[in-house]
Amino acid sequence: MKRTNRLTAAALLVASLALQGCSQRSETYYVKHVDFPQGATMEQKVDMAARLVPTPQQLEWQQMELTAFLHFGINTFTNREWGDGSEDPALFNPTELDAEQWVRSLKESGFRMVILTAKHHDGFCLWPTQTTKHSVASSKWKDGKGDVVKELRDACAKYDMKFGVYLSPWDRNAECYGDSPRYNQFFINQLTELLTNYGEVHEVWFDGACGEGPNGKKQVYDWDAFYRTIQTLQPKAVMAIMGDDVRWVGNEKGLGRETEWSATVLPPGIYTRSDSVKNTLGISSKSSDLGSREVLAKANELFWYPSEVDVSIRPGWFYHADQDNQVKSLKHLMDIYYQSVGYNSVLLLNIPPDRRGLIHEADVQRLEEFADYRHRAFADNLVTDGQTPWMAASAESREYVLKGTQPVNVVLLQEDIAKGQRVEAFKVEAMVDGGWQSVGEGTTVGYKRLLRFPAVNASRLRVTLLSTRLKANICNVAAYYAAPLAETQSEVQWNNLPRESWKVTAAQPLSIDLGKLVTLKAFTYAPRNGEAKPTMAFRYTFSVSTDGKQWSEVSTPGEFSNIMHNPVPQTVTLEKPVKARYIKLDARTTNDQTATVSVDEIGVTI
Ligand code: FUL
Repeated sequence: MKRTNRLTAAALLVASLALQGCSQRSETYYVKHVDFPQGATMEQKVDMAARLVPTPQQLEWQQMELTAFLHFGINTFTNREWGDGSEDPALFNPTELDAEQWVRSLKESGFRMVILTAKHHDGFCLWPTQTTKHSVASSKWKDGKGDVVKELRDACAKYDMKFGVYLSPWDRNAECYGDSPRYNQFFINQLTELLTNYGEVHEVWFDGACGEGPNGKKQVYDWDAFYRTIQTLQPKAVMAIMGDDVRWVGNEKGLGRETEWSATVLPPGIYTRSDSVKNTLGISSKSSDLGSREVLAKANELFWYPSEVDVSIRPGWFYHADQDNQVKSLKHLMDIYYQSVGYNSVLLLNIPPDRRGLIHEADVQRLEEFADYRHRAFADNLVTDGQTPWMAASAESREYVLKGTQPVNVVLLQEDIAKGQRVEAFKVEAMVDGGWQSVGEGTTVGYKRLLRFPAVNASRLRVTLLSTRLKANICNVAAYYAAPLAETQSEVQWNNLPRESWKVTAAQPLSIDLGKLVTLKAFTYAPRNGEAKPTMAFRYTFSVSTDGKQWSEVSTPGEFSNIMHNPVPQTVTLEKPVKARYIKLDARTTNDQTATVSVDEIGVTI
């Protein structure tokens, strides 16, 4: 794509102009993207990588640290994760929708932006769009006169919260989906409405999901045209995931990488060259190493493409009443925080409004606990002089005096990423009982790195940068004592009929004799170890029998929606309980092959 080259030239100019007025020695920076010259040596590549910097929007985005996702839509009312587009819009009928309640609660919990699923894969639009009847305008809510996007936008304006939109490219309702030019225009029209009628939009989130399968409709997206629409209408917005400003971390579990390079070899998926570059480098968005010297050696270009960790506070992305007792524990949320914000990423935490149109009490309470804990843990910085800028070459150390001898168990390090990401490895020692003791080591720092370790009583800290690219610019070193947290969430039970009495009567399709006649209310598919595998079940039929001969298919959604990205247990509640002694799950993979499901991945609720 030509635009990155255009952008680089312009951006480079901006970078040198910005420095002209300063007394600083003029430095070369590359904004957002850099091409390595042919035959570049490792030393040259490392030098250029160290000078790659974010755009002003990317920098501002990174500084937000905490952003919130709101998955809300027709699925909220059908109890599904992915709707199929055939849902009756009349089902959308929140009884007490209050966008101010959402924003207030999020603001008080430290979130700086909210992103709403203006349209999910089911195609149902939360604003009264001109492009389709499949929207709030056809719902009972406010007699079809409501506009969720507007209500949220107004609440954001009132509470000084940034605002973003999620618009699913995959649309299971639009009749023109698959007729590529027509759908692309339809999508641009939707995007245009959202980016024109609701004031400033700070993030546009396009996900890459598509569950159409080999025989489904094939849509070729015009990413270039989508990109131009955003650039024209909201030039300050960052474009995420299927976009080139913000990168998907690679999982939906809230797990960042310990080594996280914002200066990465991973090309954004919207570039036409992306697949071939990824193939040549042997990487994907899920690879553990996206920026080390090893991968730089093979790469021809580098992107400032920082990671965003998206995860839901509940098992599902949408609200399901039966998950009210599965809101992630404070300990789990703090682990996610350390592994996202503390691993050089932005955390995008999903809090799905319920059928009333409110953030449920259980989530509100957890958000409050999350905020309180962070305030307590990070209120008292024990380092006295940590903000003195430190330009450090490999092997340089600096000592920091603590406010007296104190218990310490977290150290915070920050690089001034406006001057690039440069730290490759560091270690931290603490002065304990008059001697230096190692408390931990790490690799990348980037915008922020939080290092946790067992508490020590220390009077000083010594930070050593073991390896850097050029000289690193450390702008903040802090230390804290964060009270340890215990896990309060017990494991979710998704099977209440002991498996000892079960017998597998056929492996394919998986057929099970439950050992006795039961009244079956629900069944669960729980991929082993919560891991996504290509052989896992996606589409299925579920049948029951009382004698193992006569089977009847039970009406269910027939799809373990989003299981490949979020492989948590999926419980399917039957429309009405059925008598069964035998159950059969006939399942296909996302590639429409026979899926492999084993008996320990199945649970029943009787
Ligand atoms: C995925 C979607 O398929 C999920 O439903 C959810 O919206 C998540 C954030 O992105 O790809």
